[in-house]
Amino acid sequence: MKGWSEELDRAAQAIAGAPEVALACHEWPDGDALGSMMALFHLCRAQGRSSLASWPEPEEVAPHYRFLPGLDATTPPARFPSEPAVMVTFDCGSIERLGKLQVAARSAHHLIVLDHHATNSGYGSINAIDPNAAATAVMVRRLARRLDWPLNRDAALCLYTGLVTDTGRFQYANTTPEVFALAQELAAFDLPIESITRELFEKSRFAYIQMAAACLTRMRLDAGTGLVSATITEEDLGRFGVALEETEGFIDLVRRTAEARVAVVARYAPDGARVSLRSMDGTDVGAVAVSLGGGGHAHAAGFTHAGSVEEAVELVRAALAG
Ligand SMILES: [Mn+2]
Repeated sequence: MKGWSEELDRAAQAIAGAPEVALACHEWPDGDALGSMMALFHLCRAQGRSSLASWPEPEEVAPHYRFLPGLDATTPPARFPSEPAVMVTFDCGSIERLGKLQVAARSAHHLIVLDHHATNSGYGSINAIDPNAAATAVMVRRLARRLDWPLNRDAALCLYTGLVTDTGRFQYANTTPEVFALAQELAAFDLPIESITRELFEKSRFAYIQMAAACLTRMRLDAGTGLVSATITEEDLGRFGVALEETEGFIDLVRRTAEARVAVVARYAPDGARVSLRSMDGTDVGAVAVSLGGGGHAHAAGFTHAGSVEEAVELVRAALAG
């Protein structure tokens, strides 16, 4: 695989010559996936470039990302072009995470992969993947510079969302001077930092907080492996009337445990348990996730298990013990 910088040059060339750009991010998109994709969507529009943005079904957006501008103008996956001339994927470490949009990705003339996951398989025809970038949003900013496309406020708001979520509010180890420099550039677009922060991190429905409390009382700490684990079952969601996409931040409560090295949360979903891993001591949870069919970063990763949430936790326990 070529270096990301050279690949970004090729990506800019492909996009500069394309009449239409089809954008897609991974299933159950997070702040970086949605933010980096919608940022390029806004930049294309500002250039008068035809563009569409999509992600796999279910097309739910977690409530804390619904303030992002442009989400009302996205395209359902069923109406995504089947053979796009230029398709770009964002924050998507493997082609499988595109769900049914995989078909379009495999038929695209140019498939540009913008990402920062070290575990990315490089499934594109152009792979701009920098594992040292704090967020895919950083890659989009670099791409815009190569295209000579100026930022605008909507794009800045979307990029900031990707940056602030993937750095854990500028607290994780990936918070480099480059991150602060980009944050400064973006904040200069008069972004409403306080309300963005509340939307993203500080606001949850009463029902979710009550459900989280109930789930936290069942949290388990395994002194031997240093694993703290918690589950959200189908019954928890039903009893409190909470939707899966509301529960994305639950891992951030569990990983606070001082005695733990690794935190795992397994959440019920119709297609299997959705498992999130966080490392607090340098344990490479990305490698654990890969061994269980998923991917991610060394400090934050995940996988899906076609079975119960309890089984999923046991798989992680066994992987860490072995
Ligand atoms: Mn990301």
